[in-house]
Amino acid sequence: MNEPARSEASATEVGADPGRAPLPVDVGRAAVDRASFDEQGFLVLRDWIPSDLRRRLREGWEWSAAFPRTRGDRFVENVADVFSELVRHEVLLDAARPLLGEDLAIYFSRLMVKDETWSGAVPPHQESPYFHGGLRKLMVFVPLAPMNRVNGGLFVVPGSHRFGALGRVNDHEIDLAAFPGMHQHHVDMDLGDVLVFDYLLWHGSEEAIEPRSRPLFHVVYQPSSDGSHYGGRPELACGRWLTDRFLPFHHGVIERGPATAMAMAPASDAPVESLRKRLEPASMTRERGHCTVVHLDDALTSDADGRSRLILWEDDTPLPSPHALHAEIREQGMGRWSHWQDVVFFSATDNSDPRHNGRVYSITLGA
Ligand SMILES: O=C(O)CCC(=O)C(=O)O
Repeated sequence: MNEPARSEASATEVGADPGRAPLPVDVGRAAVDRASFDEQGFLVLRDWIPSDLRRRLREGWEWSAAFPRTRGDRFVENVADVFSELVRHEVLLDAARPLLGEDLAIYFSRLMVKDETWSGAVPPHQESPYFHGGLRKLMVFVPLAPMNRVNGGLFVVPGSHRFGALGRVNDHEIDLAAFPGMHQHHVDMDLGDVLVFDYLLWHGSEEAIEPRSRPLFHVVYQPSSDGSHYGGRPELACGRWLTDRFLPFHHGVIERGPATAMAMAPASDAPVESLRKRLEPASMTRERGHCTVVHLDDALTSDADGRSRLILWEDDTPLPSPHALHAEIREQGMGRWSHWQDVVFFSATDNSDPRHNGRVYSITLGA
């Protein structure tokens, strides 16, 4: 989250993890378990980082920590070179690719710390209200020292990502008492472990019992079809760019006025692919009547916030009735369709089930 100056009161104990039962999310080097990630919203990858890189990360942190910081500031400005290497290092990409795909961009990365300058609580929140672009982002936390309840630790709320994006409400802090059954799960970690979690998963940390250093490196990855980026230039992590539209985040601009899309040269030399994406039957869900839905990864203008430029193809033919009312898609179908926020609502031209009718559905961007 963005604002460092949050309440320093202790995090609520309401809903503390009752049995501390181990979740199937605490795994060793062996596998990134997609099913558990989808269910719980996070994975703790133990001993994930090899020892030589661990040593360099420790040294990198020592270098960064030697610079004086303003009291109360938990974001570290002088970031050692090893962290720029880490964001594109196979060790993190090995964790991100099974969850997000082969073509990945870096939304941002940052180095933060709890220590004697600031060791307060970060109340339960989800990341999405603070940033922009698509919601299919992956949060990666790399502790640079042991991290536990004593030095402020970290908790996640298992399964909370399935509530979806909560929006800009309640100063973005979530009152767990209002969600019976949801509890904080404390994640203790050591240098070498990696926590990956869904962008929508609620998380936070408690006030440190002793303000010992709890440094944390934070990377946010997203599919490279999403042109949103936090820093100065779009940054590719691996694979190829799947968009040529990029939108930087400027504090306040997005909220105050219409966003300005910038056509920028991507940071890599890789050629830009024009967007043509096949909608896989496995990603389709039957909604109601003749309507089928697919969620998109891309941050594109839709009929909800302007006029969608998407073209939806059934084999080699564009579906005939874009921008249709959802009730008409459900009731009449016959190729009516709509792009609404990050979802495509559509019907096959003969009202058959697009998951099983043997036709290929794909999207491109029109003029
Ligand atoms: O630093 C912490 O304790 C929590 C960090 C966090 O929740 C965030 O960056 O979103």
